[in-house]
Amino acid sequence: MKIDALTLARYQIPLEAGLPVGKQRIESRQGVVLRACVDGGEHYVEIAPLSGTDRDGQLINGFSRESLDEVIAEAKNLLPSVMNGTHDLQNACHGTALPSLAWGLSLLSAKILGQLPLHHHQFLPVPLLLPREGEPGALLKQRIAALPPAITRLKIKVAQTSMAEELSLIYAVLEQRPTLKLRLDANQGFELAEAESFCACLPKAAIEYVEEPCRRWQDNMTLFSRTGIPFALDETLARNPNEEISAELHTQGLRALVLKPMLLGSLQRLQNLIRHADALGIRTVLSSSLEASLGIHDICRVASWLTPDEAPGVDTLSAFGKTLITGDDPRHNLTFDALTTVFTLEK
Ligand code: OSB
Ligand code: MG
Repeated sequence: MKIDALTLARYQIPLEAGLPVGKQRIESRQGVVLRACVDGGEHYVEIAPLSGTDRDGQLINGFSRESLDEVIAEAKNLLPSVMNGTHDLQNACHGTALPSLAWGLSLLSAKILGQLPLHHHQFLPVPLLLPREGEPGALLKQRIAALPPAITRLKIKVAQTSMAEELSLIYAVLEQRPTLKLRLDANQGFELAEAESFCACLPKAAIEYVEEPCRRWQDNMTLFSRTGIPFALDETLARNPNEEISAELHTQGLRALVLKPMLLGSLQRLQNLIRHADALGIRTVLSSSLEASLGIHDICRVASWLTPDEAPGVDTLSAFGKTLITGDDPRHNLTFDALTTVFTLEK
């Protein structure tokens, strides 16, 4: 594979409603797009670490450790060797400790080599439902009634408002849609005792798992032994890159790994985690890190390839006012030429 040119360009897209990042909210998303020109064709990847500041100016906490500026500086250092032919993109991706950059470079390599399916499965969506503080029952009913009729699963954020409010939201959902299976996501928002009180009140048969119920992930096993509510890991995987998922964890209640590629690193690491989890009977669900449409589309393509039986968690696009590269409607699509070029490298 011979790359003729690489261009890195920045995007910023305002979000129509504050999108949740754990307990925080963001109102704009920034990242870069890397374009490779190869044999007359063009390949694009989105690199968007989930860091920066929230809508109150506080640092986004608990997701990417690297900043967008660090990604740009490292890309500037690493990519010339790819153009010189001394390194291929896969080598370059092993040469960085920044997960978002490693993800982008390995994905670009996979695209150039034609390893990704061009189209993705029509996965049944898994909509994301957020509790709203003090929401009147009638409005909540309307939101539940507006859920797509064909879905079988729903993800609900919890540990956001109050337990009473969130439990009544869960029961209200099941009253209108009794066959739905629920994935709850607490983003490590409960102390063990709180998680126990909450889980004790859950309609157990409807709960697939709770993502990151406890502030300390080791407490999730105790929670399972006391309540029988299984859990999934998400942030823990990104924060402890060497966390060994051992076979005992399945009997201790671990049912799924929620994999956010932008936080985890290379495609190879993602494949290794999926293989390891498969061998232990633990499900793997790919999930958005609030990428724009280019990145979300690629998560769906990678999911079609690596986790074809698990719909990815990608119901985060509706807040984006514009599509990135991928859109058909020119009024709402940011083309690569509309982005702010950071640098170009040519052979
Ligand atoms: O907690 O899983 C999360 C998006 C950005 C940051 C954190 C999270 C999310 C999502 C994505 O919930 C949607 C999904 O996983 O279904
Ligand atoms: Mg989560």
